[in-house]
Amino acid sequence: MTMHTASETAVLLDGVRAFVEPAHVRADPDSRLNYGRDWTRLYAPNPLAVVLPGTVEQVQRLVRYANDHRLALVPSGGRTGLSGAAVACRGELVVSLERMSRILDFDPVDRSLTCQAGAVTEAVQNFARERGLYYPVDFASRGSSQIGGNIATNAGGIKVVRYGLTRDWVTGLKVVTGRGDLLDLNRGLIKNASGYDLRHLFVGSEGTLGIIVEATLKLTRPLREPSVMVLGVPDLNGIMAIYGLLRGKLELSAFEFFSELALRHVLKKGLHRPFDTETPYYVLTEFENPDGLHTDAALALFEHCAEQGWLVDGVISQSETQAKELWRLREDISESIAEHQPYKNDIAVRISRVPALLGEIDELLAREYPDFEVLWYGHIGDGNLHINILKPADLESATFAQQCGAVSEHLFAVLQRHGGSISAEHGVGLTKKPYLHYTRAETEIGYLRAIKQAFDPNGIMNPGKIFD
Ligand code: S2G
Ligand code: ZN
Repeated sequence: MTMHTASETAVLLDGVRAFVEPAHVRADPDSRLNYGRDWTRLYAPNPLAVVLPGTVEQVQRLVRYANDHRLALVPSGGRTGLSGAAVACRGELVVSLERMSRILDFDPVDRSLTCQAGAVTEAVQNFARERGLYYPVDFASRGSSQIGGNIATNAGGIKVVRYGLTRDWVTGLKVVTGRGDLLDLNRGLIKNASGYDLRHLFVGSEGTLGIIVEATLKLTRPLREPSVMVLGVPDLNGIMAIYGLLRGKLELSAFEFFSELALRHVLKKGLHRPFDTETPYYVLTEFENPDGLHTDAALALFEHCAEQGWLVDGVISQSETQAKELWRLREDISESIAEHQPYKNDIAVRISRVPALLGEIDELLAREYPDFEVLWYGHIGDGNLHINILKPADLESATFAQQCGAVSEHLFAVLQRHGGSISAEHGVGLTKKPYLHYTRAETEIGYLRAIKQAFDPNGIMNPGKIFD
């Protein structure tokens, strides 16, 4: 893809304005800045412009136009991503699905809804709740992330231990491929053994195969009166022992952890400690507890864990309000540390490997990052750890990123030995691209390229993301 001169840009954008209303073709600096980046701050946004189509037909015409003019496109949803997948820093045209945000259909018999890609996650969750159902993929950025972006990154979040990831809830997808073809994939069917399931190629594709324009999502019954427990854990070894015990006795919908250092950043924002004891780590777990039927069992399990020395204190929510307050201790971490421009690792291993991995990484990070503040938190019940290194105020960003990148090589070598992934849920984008080989074999990456070639032969779809 080439950068365009001012006159070439003017001609290109006039061509787009022939089929997208001029008000929705924006080249002003603010639009280019805001739509040209996600939550990462490592890359200078530099899109050619931003276009906001209102219909599937306009998306199709845009992709065909981009093929004719070899114009790179970056699909854009809520831009809450953390891997740079939605960053446009090389003169690409950003295609925002923001205007295509409607919920198009709901069927109570199928227990499913169909929405446009730009539908905000929380709006979909509320729509389901108002109809006595539940869309169970949930995370802190729910208020600004969009369903299309959730699908393009196979978003996970805080309920995966019971409900799985976005992939598990997508029963249909309408996509415009990088060739400009509109595909209507699986159409909401539960069973469909008619050949390769192309829907699943688009889940997690990060905009590199085409543009998701509509999704059919299945829904389920709501959680019945979930209770939340926060447990004070003296060391990493007890965490997965607690998980092993609780998951066999309670219907867990979440099993998260976070370190004391992470908690302190949240407390600075005005929240209160879950209990007086200060411990190196905390577990937050949620379980279905209709009419408090399982409270006694939970308390008995708490006592057993205490006898084993796996925990030293804890609290169980007595109300929905308190449950929400306890959840904020975990969910507010990301926002509370954003000002420190953290270098983020989002790694995953099979849960059987978590105890060994925790010990090896703890040693590695203490050795490699003696002077940096390292925060641990994440969805440990899925084997997913978020390790965030906070940038010292006096250290230049590029230097910090370079130092952390060097440590990542050691971290990912440990991860590779445990068969883990360098990206559990945030995607590869730009930030993890240099490390993809720690998780995907070169032969396998060759197949990814072959699939990309089939869907996007001119390489206009989000070029440079995931792999070159
Ligand atoms: C989390 C949110 C993004 C981050 O809190 O589970 O996925 O800051 C994260 O890592
Ligand atoms: Zn997460």
